[in-house]
Amino acid sequence: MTTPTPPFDLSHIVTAEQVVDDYRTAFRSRQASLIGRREVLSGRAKFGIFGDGKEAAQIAMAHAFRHGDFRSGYYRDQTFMLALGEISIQSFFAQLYAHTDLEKEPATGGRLMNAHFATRSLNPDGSWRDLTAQYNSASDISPTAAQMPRLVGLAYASRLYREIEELHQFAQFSRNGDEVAFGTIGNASTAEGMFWEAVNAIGVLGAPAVISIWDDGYGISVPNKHQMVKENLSVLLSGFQREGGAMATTFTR
Ligand SMILES: Cc1ncc(C[n+]2csc(CCOP(=O)(O)OP(=O)(O)O)c2C)c(N)n1
Ligand SMILES: [Mg+2]
Repeated sequence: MTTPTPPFDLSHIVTAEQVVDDYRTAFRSRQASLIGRREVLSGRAKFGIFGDGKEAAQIAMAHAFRHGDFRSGYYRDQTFMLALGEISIQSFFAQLYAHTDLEKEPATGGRLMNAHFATRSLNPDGSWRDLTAQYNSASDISPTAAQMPRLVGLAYASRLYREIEELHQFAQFSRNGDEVAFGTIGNASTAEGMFWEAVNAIGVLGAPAVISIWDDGYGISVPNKHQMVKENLSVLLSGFQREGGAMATTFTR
C-alpha cells in the first residue's frame, strides 16, 4: 500500500493528531450549538445564543493565543473557549441552565446569559493569580460593542508594561508587555461608535491587539445593508491600514 503524497507537506507545522484534535473540538462545539438550541426552543432552557459557523476561525485564533494574552469578546466565542480548555461542554450547558454552583459554572455562577465567558484573575482567598501563566478572558458584558474600549485598555496596558520600567516588578500581570489582546465583535455591532474609536485608538497608540469580526451578514434579523455604508467591512477598514510601515507611535517587541 502506498501512502498518497499530499500537494504540500505541512507536517512541520501541524501534525495529523492536531488536525484530528481540532476537528473533534469543532464537531463537539457544533453539536453543543445544535443541542443547546433545541433545549431553548423546546423550553428546557430560558434563553440561548450559540457559536455555530465560526468553528474553524476560532480554532485558528486559539492556536495563536498564548498564556498571558487576554480576550475581550462576545457571545459567539464558544469554540475559542472550548479550544483553549477554558470551558467544557459540561460548564457550557451548566451556564445555559443558569446553574448557580461556581464549581459547575465558573464564569458567572449562572448570573449572566449563556455564552458570557470569563476566566478568574483572583484565587478564592482574594490574592492575585499569575495571569502570565494562564489564558485570560475579561468577563463578557451584554451591551454589544462594549468589549471594545476594554480591548483598548488591555492592549495599551501591555505597551505601558513594555515601556515603563517601574511596572516590571508586577510580574504576575505581564511579561514585560509581551502579550496580545484579542478582541471579537459581530458585524452589526461594528456600526457603533465604540468600535471605530477603539480601532483608531489601537492604531494611534500602537497597542498590541488583534480584532476578529464574525460577519454573518446580520444583526439579529437586520441585514448589513441597513446598518453599514458598505456591506464589506474589510473595505471600510482598509483606510486604517499602515502606509509604508509608518505608524503614529512605534515600539519594538
Ligand atoms: C447596545 C446594545 N443594543 C442592542 C442589543 C441587543 N442585541 C443583542 S445581540 C444584537 C445583534 C448583534 O449582531 P452582531 O453584532 O452582528 O452579532 P451576531 O449576533 O450576528 O454575531 C443586538 C441588537 C444589545 N445587547 N446591546
Ligand atoms: Mg451578525
